[in-house]
Amino acid sequence: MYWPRPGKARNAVCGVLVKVSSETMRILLIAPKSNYPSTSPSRDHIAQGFPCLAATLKACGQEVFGLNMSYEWCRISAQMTLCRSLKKTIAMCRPHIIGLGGLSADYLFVRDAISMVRKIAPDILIICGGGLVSSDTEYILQVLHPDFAVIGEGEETVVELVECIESGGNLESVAGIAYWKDGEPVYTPKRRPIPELDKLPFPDYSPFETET
Ligand code: B12
Repeated sequence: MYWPRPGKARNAVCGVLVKVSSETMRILLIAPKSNYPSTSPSRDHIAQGFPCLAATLKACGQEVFGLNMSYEWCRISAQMTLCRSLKKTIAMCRPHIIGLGGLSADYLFVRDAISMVRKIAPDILIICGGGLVSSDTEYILQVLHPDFAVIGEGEETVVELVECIESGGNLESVAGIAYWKDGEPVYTPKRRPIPELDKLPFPDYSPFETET
């Protein structure tokens, strides 16, 4: 374990939320490497959802870090590079929450990242989102067991979810998520699409070591 967790937010898994701390939440967003487990860099740009989430979380006062291993060569294997990057980044950022996800094509990356995070820092809460989760929520919950799933557009949902975790609020009031209660998944009502996208902050690429 890399950092002393304040409070007992992990209890969220059992449906009992306890306030984490009075400080700002530190959130690490892990963008998928789209050609994982290839050892070569990915030529694609990172998934756009991550800079969008980084911007909205920052606008609401949360501290956001990013991990993006898309542009580097993996020396021996992509799995080893991912594990090393996770250990280093978690030790440096000491996140309360990790957000990861991607498309269904990113399944292997997301599966390995969740499994590694659980071993490196089992108390960090994991929020999973993106097309992978939105199209196959039940499967992802059962197989990868993230603490929370964000279904559909994430900007409003992730901000409300993080604030709910921070304050020890009622998860049922956060539309568009799934979480665990007494070992069973609970689905909150569907969230309506964001009506005015122009009101969202401009995507923030800076946590992902890319400027465009
Ligand atoms: C642009 C685009 C691409 C681009 C960029 C892909 C990418 N990685 O983002 C390119 C051309 C590379 C591409 C390729 C492919 N695509 Co494409 N693409 C799209 C398109 C048209 C828009 C996606 C987009 O940028 N939306 C805007 C961003 C901001 O939204 P977003 O990424 O969905 O993120 C939001 C939420 O999902 C959520 N979210 C996302 N990540 C996370 C993480 C966390 C922690 C949380 C909380 C929330 C969250 O919050 C975000 C903000 O609201 C969609 C169709 C659509 N209208 O959505 C298809 C779509 C995403 N593609 C799809 C597919 C199938 C593919 C390919 C597999 C096609 C192929 N056979 O090669 C490849 C996969 C490549 C890869 N590994 O990434 C499917 C995905 C279905 C699925 N179940 O995953 C879609 C939905 C089209 C469809 N209906 O079939 N695609």
